Amino acid sequence: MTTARPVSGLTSNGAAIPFNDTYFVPMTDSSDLLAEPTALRERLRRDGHLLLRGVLDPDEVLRLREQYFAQLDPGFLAPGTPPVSGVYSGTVPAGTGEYGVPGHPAHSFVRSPQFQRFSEQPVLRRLAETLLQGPAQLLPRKIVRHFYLGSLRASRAHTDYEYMTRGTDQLLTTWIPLGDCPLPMGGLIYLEGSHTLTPDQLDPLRDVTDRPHDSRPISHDLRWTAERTARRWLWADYTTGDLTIHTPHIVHASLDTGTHRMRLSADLRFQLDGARTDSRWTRPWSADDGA
Ligand SMILES: O=C(O)CCC(=O)C(=O)O
Repeated sequence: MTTARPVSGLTSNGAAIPFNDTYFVPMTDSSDLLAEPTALRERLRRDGHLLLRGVLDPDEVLRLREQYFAQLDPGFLAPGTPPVSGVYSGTVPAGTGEYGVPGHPAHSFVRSPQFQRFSEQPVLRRLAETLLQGPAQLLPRKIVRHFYLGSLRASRAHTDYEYMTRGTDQLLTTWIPLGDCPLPMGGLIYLEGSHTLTPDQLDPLRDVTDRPHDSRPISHDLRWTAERTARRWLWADYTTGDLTIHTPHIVHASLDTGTHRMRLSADLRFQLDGARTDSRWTRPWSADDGA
C-alpha cells in the first residue's frame, strides 16, 4: 500500500505543518545512479541524502517487520490482523514499559540474530563502501524506531553529527523503513540543502524547541524550521525495499504517524574502517543509553 495523495493535518511531535508547496517538495529518486558510483557519490555530495528504491528484498524486510510486531503484547495489534501488518489496536497494553529500555521488545529486537543478519546483509555494506570509497564498518549502535497513531512522537529536526561528535564525520546513515511508509505514516523527511548550513546558521534554529534542556535537537516545530531557513522538506512515499542514505550534517526529521498501520524503521551507521569512532556508538542501542 502506498499513496502519493496529498494529505492534510500533518504534525510532528504534535506541531502542525501544512502539506503544500511552501513546506514540502518531493525527494529526488536516485535509484537510476545505483550502477554509477561516481555519479552516486556526486549526488550524495550535492544533496546530502539519497533515496534508493527497491534495494532490499521486500520479503526479507517484511519478515523483520513481522518478527518485531509478533513479539509485542498481542493487545498492541488490532484484533484479527496479522503481525506483519502492524495495525495498531489503539491501546498500549498495560505493562508494555518504556520504549527501547531493557525489558521492552525493541531492546531485545536490536540484539536478535534476525536483526543482526538483516543489518549485516552485503548490499548495505557495499553501498556504504561505494559511497565512502573504502572498507567500512557498521557501528554496533543500531536503532529501531516504532511510532504509532496518537502518540504524537516523531524525530525532531536534527543532524546526526550532534549525537556523534566524538567520532569522525566521514560516516553515513542508512534509514530503512520496515514495510511501506507513505508520508502520513511518518517517514523520514530532509530539509533541502541543509547539509551546507554552518553551525552558526543552525544554532538559531534551536530557539523554538520542546526540549530546552537538550542542545542537540534543532526543533520539534518543522513548520518554523522551514520558515526560518526558507527551505522545504523533501518527502517520499516509501515502499518496502526502499531506503535512504544521508550524511551526518543534513537536517532531517519525521512526521507523527497518522495511520492505523504502525511505523517501524531501522537506522544503521557506517564509517570507514580505522576512522575515529564515537565510543557511545560501539555498544548495542538502548533507549536509556544517553547517546
Ligand atoms: O526514523 C526516524 O524517525 C529518525 C531516524 C534518524 O534520525 C536517522 O536515521 O538519523
